[in-house]
Amino acid sequence: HSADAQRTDLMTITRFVLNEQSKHPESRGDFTILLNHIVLGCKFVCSSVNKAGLAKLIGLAGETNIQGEEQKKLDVLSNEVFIKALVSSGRTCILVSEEDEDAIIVEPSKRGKYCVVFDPLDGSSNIDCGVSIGTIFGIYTLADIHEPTIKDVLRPGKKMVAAGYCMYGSSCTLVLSTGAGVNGFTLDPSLGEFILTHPGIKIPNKGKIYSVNEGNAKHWDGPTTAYVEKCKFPEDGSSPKSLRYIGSMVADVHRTLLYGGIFLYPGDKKNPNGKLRVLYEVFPMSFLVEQAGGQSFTGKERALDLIPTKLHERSPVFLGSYDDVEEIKALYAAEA
Ligand code: AHM
Ligand code: MG
Repeated sequence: HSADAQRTDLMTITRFVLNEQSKHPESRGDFTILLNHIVLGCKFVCSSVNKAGLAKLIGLAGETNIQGEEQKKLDVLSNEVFIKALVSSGRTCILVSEEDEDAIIVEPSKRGKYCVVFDPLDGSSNIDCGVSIGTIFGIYTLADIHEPTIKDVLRPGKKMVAAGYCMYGSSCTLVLSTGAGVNGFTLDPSLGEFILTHPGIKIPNKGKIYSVNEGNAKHWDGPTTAYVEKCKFPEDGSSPKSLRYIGSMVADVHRTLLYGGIFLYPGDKKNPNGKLRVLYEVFPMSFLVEQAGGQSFTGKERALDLIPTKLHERSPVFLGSYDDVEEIKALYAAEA
């Protein structure tokens, strides 16, 4: 029973999801199969991201790669990997990827009931300097059996049945919610398995960090400007918040989930809808944050209530600790 005894009873992500499913007698294991394919995609991308750093260094040292051919860009490669993994699961019917203009309708012989929206490699501008990047995904189900159309994914985020992300950082961490809390799993590279390392993630009610691209401050609206000013010069006697901004949503949201605080990508005069995409960035992250006890707001409404009208729609987002988001909501309410 000693604390440092080597653990021999490992809760892998598959075992965890199977356990969850056994609570639902009607379940036939389809979700486990789908998730296993997503996990495979994450492991592949993790390995490619790690190797990319190496390939680059070797390239810089003046050697060409063995075939002498140009390496496929990582975001393109990741997109292919996920599409192939999702289609071959036999459990999906429609896929929406940040990398593809149109939705992918899965061929009839390979169809299942799940609709998956994803950003295969978010934050890809960070690759070349070795900063954390990630994959984000959200999952809907078809309400009944019919020919899938984009209407099946143009639904509010609260209708998702699961959401998650995988962060390719100093370790590879997969954070998942199937609507009953949030759990984090870390890849043990020697086993090739994601092991439960962060059970029941709860976001602190209030945090000491704000996270925003302050270089856009010139174009912000009143409530966002007032909020960030309050973070720096609080008037209630509390200490100013620290600023942390990686510029990689997965990493910024991951820190927010674990340490608390607020992450903002507001709209501004130049981009009234901000930058982040509703379906595969704002929704999955908002789903996770709510499941961890936090909130996510668009400046107008609860983010998960939003009904997207097109696949690559953008929305402002303010997400994180419950009390911190409450403050920004009050500022927007006062303006309205
Ligand atoms: P991408 O999908 O083109 O990678 O852009 C999304 C990324 C997010 O990861 C991050 O939160 C945001 O862009 C950062 O944007 P900015 O550089 O404007 O601060
Ligand atoms: Mg993205």
